[in-house]
Amino acid sequence: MASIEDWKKAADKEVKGRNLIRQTPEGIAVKPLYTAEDVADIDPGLPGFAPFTRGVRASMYAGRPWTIRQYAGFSTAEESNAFYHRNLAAGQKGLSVAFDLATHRGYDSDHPRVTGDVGKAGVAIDTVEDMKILFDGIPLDRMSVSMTMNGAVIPILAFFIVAAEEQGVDQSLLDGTIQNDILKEFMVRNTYIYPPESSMRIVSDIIGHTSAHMPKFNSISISGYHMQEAGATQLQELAFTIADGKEYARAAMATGLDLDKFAGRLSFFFAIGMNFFMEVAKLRAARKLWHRVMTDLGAKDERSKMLRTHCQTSGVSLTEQDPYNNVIRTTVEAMAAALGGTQSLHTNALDEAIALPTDFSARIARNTQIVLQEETGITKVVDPLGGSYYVEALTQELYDKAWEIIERIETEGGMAKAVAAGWPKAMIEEASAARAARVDRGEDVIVGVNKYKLTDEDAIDILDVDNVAVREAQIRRIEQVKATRDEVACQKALDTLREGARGKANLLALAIEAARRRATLGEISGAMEDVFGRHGTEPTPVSGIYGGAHIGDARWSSLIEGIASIERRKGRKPRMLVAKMGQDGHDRGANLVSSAFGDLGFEVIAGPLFQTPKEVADLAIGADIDIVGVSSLAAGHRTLIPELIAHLRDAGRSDIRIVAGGVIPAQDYPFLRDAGVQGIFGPGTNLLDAAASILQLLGHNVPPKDIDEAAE
Ligand code: MLC
Ligand code: 5AD
Repeated sequence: MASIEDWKKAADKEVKGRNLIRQTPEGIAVKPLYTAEDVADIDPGLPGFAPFTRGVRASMYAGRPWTIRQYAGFSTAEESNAFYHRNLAAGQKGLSVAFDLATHRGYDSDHPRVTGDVGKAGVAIDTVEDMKILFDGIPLDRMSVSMTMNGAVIPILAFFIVAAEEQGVDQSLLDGTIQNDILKEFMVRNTYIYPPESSMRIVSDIIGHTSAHMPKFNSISISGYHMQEAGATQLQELAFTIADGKEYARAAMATGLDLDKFAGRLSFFFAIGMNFFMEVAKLRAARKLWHRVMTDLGAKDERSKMLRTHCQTSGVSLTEQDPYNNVIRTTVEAMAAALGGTQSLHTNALDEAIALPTDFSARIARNTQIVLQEETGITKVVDPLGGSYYVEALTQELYDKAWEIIERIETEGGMAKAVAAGWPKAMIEEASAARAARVDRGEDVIVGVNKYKLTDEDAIDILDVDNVAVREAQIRRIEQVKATRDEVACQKALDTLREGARGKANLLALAIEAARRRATLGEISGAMEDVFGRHGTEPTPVSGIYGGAHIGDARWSSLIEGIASIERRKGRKPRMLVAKMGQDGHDRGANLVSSAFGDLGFEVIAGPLFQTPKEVADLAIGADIDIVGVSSLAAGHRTLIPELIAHLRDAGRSDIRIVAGGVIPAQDYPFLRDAGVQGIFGPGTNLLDAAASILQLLGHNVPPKDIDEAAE
């Protein structure tokens, strides 16, 4: 029998002594071989039994496959409802509603701050009437429905309950999930409305109401997904998510709730990216960690300690370039989710990097799961990777490392305090900048982006939502609802809610009454805002990570020299405003640009989130900005950027240059150029290429490399 030593010698000889150990961003040294020695002390137990490492059900998919639950929503309730019906007829099993950003942030569609957002990134919902249309013909006592809502969680859940009630379905029969995870909003997703403390109260109020009246409903979906999307390593995603869960459980207990009464309906949500085995191990480690956390908190019922999760394949891993590659990526990621033991799964569509799914791309995405479930046989064996030396060792290593982070959070007083202190967010942004540097330097390969690039890209058909038409339709319906409701009763319900916000009443219970009285989403949110206020934050870009990875490179040096030459000419550094307009809170791209351009020597103003075009114009003029970089990830660009340009023109400052970056389909480039945009940087743009084009716009030529391409 050969020994490990024999293997080492043989492998060394084959690779002539090259080091095959790979350091991952999680700080794990992955070896080229794992053996029984690595798992000698590990016993993963059995599926369906504590600590559930191998799965929460004894029979897992052999008994029932995971739920195919595609996240969707766009335009009006009518259009989204029709889309749901088509998807369910074609094999989807559960629903998952995506709301537009106006709804997320508690604004009715007629609010002046949301002109670019209505119906764009999801469906517009203003009143119970919209919610009834959204679920028309869908029996809510039989269909499980997830709703991704955090900011305006009170009115949305109230509308859902009342829509069901008017369908003849009592709330006790409702099966589904509300995301209701505000901590990660403050960290990465940014669709908060109120300050943290009031927001945490809302989370607990929802847990309180659902645990008393909606026994089948998952009160929260504790989400790591958005952390990974924002650039977190899988370890950060894992540790922060479990720590968030612990914080919510504790917050609910602090209101007097019995842990075992509500813990069985806490659910989770993770991203599944391209690091296949790490993702499988992450889900296994998550279950084991949660079991420990809940045991420590005093849970008695084993069901309270069971981590049930939804997964979504990673959006950020998908590319605009050569987009059919995305089908391959999503398949691999879906496999990892299934082999990790997810309960429910969304697979992204191939056009993810530039638009919402079309019927075609949604079909391929859905069928990715159907093929895995019905053609491959992977559902027939429970936890088929259990016992793999590598997977078991990696599970344990992630578990140990995550536990260390969770302990640190604990000694600092819990996740709410850590989030307020800002270090988890900073850690994620550092990981994001490091990843961007690796990609831009070609160290992490992305096929079609930094290797094996196509010379010609064919445009694909994409979904375009006419937000102007949707907004008009929504405004008509709001007017109709307001004209036919009992105004006195409605205002009385809103007053009671406002009073409840000042005191300790359960806000969801009060909002249900307001929803019955046809109060709008904006009015219900507004009543609470009157008491809690609206929360805002200023971005604080990290520094030194992206630049640090490039120090000494010729190209980096020539860019720095370019900036210095502009500084000599102007008497000050080039000044850039990174702007976010509308309700689009996706700030990964903006943070990266602020961080990398700051490292290069630009004077960067990282503008606040949620600005109107006028506010951005005023800020740019007041700060004597040379160039505004608009980051747009939620499809508001066609409305908001021309407005910004018009404001600058009206103020006589057409000299301020405008570039745009983010999720902007090639189809929109001519429109934006005609409007006056001087550079467009789509997903996957190398930041050094972007910087070179911007220097060129500011009158300095850097030795070209892909400059034209970056600007295309
Ligand atoms: C399951 N069941 C079994 C079984 N497997 N019974 C017997 N044998 C088996 N092998 C039972 C379960 O116990 C349960 O019943 C029922 O079948 C349903 O199974 P489930 O496993 O609970 O699945 P599901 O209902 O789909 O719930 C999954 C979940 C839930 C718990 C993770 O929270 C969920 O659906 N989450 C989805 C979240 C989501 O879609 N989010 C989108 C985010 S998009 P019982 O009676 O025990 O319940 C986003 C993007 C963005 O956030 O930023 O906008
Ligand atoms: N429809 C479908 N998928 C959506 N996503 C976001 N909004 C929608 C929508 N309206 C998906 C994308 C994105 C992730 C956060 O959720 O994959 O990356």
